Amino acid sequence: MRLSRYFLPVLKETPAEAQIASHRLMLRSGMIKQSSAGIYSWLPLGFRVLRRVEAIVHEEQIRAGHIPMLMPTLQSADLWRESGRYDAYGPEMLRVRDRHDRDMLYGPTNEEMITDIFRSHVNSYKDLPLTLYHIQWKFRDEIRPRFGVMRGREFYMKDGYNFDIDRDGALHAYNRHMVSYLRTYERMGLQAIPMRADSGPIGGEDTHEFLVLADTGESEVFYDAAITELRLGDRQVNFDDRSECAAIVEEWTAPYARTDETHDAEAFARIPEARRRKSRGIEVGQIFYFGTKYSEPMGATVTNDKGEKVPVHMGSHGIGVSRLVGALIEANHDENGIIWPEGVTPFHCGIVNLRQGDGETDAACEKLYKTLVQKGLEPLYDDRTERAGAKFATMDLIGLPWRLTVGPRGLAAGKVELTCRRTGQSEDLTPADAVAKVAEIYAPHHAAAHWEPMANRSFHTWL
Ligand code: 5CA
Repeated sequence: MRLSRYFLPVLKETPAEAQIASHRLMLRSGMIKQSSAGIYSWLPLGFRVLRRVEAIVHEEQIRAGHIPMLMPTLQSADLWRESGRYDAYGPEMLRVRDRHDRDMLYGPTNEEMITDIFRSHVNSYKDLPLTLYHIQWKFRDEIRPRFGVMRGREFYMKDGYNFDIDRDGALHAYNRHMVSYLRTYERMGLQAIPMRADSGPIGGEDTHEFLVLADTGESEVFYDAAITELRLGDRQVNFDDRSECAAIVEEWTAPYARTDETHDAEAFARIPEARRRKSRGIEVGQIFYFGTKYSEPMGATVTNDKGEKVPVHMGSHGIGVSRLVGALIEANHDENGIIWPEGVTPFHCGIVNLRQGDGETDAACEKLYKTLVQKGLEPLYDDRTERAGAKFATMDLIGLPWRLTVGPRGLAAGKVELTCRRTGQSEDLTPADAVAKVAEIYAPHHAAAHWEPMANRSFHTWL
């Protein structure tokens, strides 16, 4: 992409309404524009990040064996009357009436709809286990939408639902989700800690929230510092292996980590004092096991191997895809702007032309641009006739992790400058070496995206 042809409406002024860094930076860098309270348009730069986050979520869901689909945003009230949640959900639910006076609602979540799909088509234990998910816009009429996309009214969420024959099967689904969520956040360069939480209106006995530590987080959290040392890294997980998933869950749930809703002061006091942490966190996901809470009232049953009809055991699992964009910025910024982790950056690197209009410099930038594209990378080339300082400020604000700076002085020595946004460190390299280095930096991210089996590739080639 060439900046001269792009739509990047950066703001010079810091918007007064934004109270936290991510909200300020998303507005300033032209990623979003508020349309009404808690409802945002995703401008091209923001849309790119949203898509990158979404792609990682899809890839990791598919890797864990979960099946993508898409359900509508508008739902019929009748389904929610069956589960009893139409009245229970309260004013957070946006209710609408169509021209035939039918009660509809803009879905805040999809337990009822997926249970209806399941009961219409599945009758036998032989079709289990099954986990279906989608990534779709949700609406919750939050009393206090704030912090930009962090607590929106309309927000983009991945929600998945497992159907299992018994409690053990559903608990494996719970564990599998926890492991796949850990992978998902790690790939984005985020640490999200699973913490025992309260199940709220979704219901159920077992639930964990995933929290990104940040001073601006809305939840108060208590944890053992040991949990922040844990990494999945490049472990190859077999998601069908119950004991393997359970062992990873055990590893992450053994250290104390709870939100204020379930905090147990006595248990917390047993952690060695040096490791006791009280902090704040942003909830970027939550997993639930709720057994037969929906399947029983809605009649989602299958015949078991003895020929008996039994309600299926279910859980639901959510990731706040649009919230994650804000959380990523809360965890990765400095006074000059955003610092994207490589896994989610909107462009892989920036190219800054220090003397636009100079034949040789322009040609060198064009060549760099083309070579990067040939390597499968997406550069953003600042080809505007602006001062170098202004170009650097824009690059720092929008936070591309790597910047290639091209000017006549460097070119005379056969070099361009490669700068790391996070450390500020630069090195002079030949254009060929610079391209090779950027390609090498992104190689693990591309490898993670193009995983086996090939059979699933067709789905995410569009991503
Ligand atoms: N049905 C379950 C699992 S799919 C469910 O709805 N879970 S949830 O309520 O915890 O939502 C899942 C995730 O969506 C949350 O962890 C959070 O990251 C995100 N989320 C929830 N409300 C909002 C909101 N108002 N704005 C932005 N993201 C939100």
